[in-house]
Amino acid sequence: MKMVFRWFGAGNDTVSLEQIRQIPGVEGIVWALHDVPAGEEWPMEKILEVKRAADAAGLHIKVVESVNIHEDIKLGLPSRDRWIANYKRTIEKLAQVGVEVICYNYMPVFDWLRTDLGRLMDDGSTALFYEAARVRDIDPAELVREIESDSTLTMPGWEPERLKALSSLFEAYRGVTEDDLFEHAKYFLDEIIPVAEQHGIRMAIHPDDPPWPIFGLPRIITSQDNLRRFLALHDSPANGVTLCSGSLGANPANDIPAMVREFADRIPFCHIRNVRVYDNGDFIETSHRTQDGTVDIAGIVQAYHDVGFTGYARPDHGRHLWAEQVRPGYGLYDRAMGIMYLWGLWDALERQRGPLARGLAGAAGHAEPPL
Ligand code: DNO
Ligand code: MN
Repeated sequence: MKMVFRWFGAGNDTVSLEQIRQIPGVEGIVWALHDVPAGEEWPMEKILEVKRAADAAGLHIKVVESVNIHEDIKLGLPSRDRWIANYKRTIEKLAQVGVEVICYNYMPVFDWLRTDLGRLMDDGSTALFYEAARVRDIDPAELVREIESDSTLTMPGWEPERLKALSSLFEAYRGVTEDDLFEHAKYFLDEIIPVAEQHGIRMAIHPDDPPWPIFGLPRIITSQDNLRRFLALHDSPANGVTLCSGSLGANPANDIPAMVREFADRIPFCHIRNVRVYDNGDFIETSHRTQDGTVDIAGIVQAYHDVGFTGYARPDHGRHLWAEQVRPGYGLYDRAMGIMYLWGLWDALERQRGPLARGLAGAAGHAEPPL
């Protein structure tokens, strides 16, 4: 397991590269060009800016999250070919700077969705919260009217450029079924996976969050069966999954350790986080500790260890602690503690196989005390 940490970029993230490199065992950042609209080709100059900053901090840039897909691709419109051509060129450029994994998602219109960005928990921390009834009861037409008339209803994870055309997007998805989404995914994968293979890149689809349809829009990256179907659309090691325990874990029917075992050789990257799911379908993001939520984090780490996982892992969303001012869901402290919990589980499992290599004294380059 190789540990990485999400960084939203200079001027766009309250967490600095210097802070990230102080978290034990973190070797690289998970990054993206967040100001490039979905579908556009990524400019090399901006890619190199991130590379230079990461190099200077001693962190690698091997994992990208996300290169977003244009809606026309998911909708299967004739214009998709233009966006796919851009996507291929971005893959080529990322390979040139040493990227190995590209995470992306396949959710129509919206990325992750919550109803409350700062739900107060019993211990005084705040976390992202999803109120099932609130999402279920919103009529899409009403939602569009509210958002387009600059309402107070703000839901996170929505890209501004997609929001602009919201009503026409809802219109475009009318009648698009799950089977259609699979068919359009196949067209996309048949085009890009050969390019990824040729350049040594592994594509890694992120599950839908939450893993069920919202506002009448279909969602397909939701379950073990659907992941199996997605991976079979184009059977190649380059067609992989970013197995996110928190996204899939919002549906308690999802057995995530079983997915780790089944898809092991198709998981180049994973997100590990916990959520607590309530009987009414609401859920809240908790600490990474197994006992704090309803996702079996210890069982998941055990499964990764059993299959000999050598891919990249990152903690996912974290609570906001100790009055930190950070972007919603991306608390530094909780994610750093999450990493230490994951290492704790991992090292205990390693220890069962034999003594752990011990750090400072033995490690190359650390024979002398720091100056
Ligand atoms: C949720 C997060 C997501 C994820 C994107 C991937 O679990 O990890 O925001 O980054 O959906 O494209
Ligand atoms: Mn995730």
